[in-house]
Amino acid sequence: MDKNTMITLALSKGRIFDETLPLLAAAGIEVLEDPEKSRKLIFPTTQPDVQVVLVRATDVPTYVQYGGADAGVTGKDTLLEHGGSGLFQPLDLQIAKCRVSVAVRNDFDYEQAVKRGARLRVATKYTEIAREFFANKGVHVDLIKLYGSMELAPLTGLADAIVDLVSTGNTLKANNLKEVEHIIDISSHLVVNQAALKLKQQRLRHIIDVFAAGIAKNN
Ligand code: PRT
Ligand code: MG
Repeated sequence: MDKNTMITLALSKGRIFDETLPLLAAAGIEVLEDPEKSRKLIFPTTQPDVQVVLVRATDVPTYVQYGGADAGVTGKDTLLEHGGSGLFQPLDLQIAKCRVSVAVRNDFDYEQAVKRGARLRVATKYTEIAREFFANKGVHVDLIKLYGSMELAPLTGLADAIVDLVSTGNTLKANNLKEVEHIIDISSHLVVNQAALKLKQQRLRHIIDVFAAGIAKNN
C-alpha cells in the first residue's frame, strides 16, 4: 500500500506491545499474528491501512522522528534520553509504569558519600537523566554508559551507583542493592511524527481520541 495512505505504528516487543494491544483493540485494530511466535518485523492488522512495526524500545522515538513510523509507543525514560525532537507527544498512556532510581550496594553509605562531596562513579543506560539529576543535586559524577545489566556494575566494582528502572524492586533485592533516590516516575507515551500528523490528520486524530478514551476507562 502507498506510504501516504498506510498508518505505521512503531512498538517494541514485550511489555509495551502487550500493554498497547488493548488500546489498539479499542480502536478496532488487531495485530494478525503473535510477534513472539514470528520472526517478522512488519505486522498487518485487521485494518488494511494500519500496520505495526517492531523495533528496539530505544529506537521507537527515532523511527517516529524520521517518519519510519507515523506514531509509536515509548517509555518516558526513552523519550527523555532521546530528547523528543520532531515528536508530538499527545498522550500519557499510563502503561508500563515504573520509576527511574539511584541504587547502590547494601553496604555502601550513599548519604555519607554525598555529604562529604565524594565524586561518584555512576553506571547507567540513562546518561541524560542521570547527568541532569546529579547536576541539580550538586553531586559530581563520572558517568559510565552501559547498555544492559546495570545491576552488575556496583557488584563488580565498576561503579558506586547505578541509575536504572525499578518496578517491584525484586531485581535490586536479588542483587543485594538498595534504592537510595527516586528520580522520576515513568509510564509509556504515544508519540506522533509532526509531519504525519498534518498529512494523515484525520486518522491519526481518531487513534489519539480512541486511545485517550481507553486510558480514561483503565484508570
Ligand atoms: O530489553 P531491550 O534491551 O530490548 O530494551 P528495553 O529494556 O529498553 O525494553 P523493555 O521492553 O524491557 O522496556 C521497555 C520499557 O518498559 C522501558 O523503557 C520502560 O519505560 C518500561 N518498563 C516498565 C520497564 C520496567 N517497567 C522494568 N521493570 N523496563 C524495564 N524494567 C526492568 C528494569 O530495567 C530492571 O532490570 O526490570 C527490572 C526491574 O524490575 P523489578 O520489578 O525487579 O524492579
Ligand atoms: Mg529489557
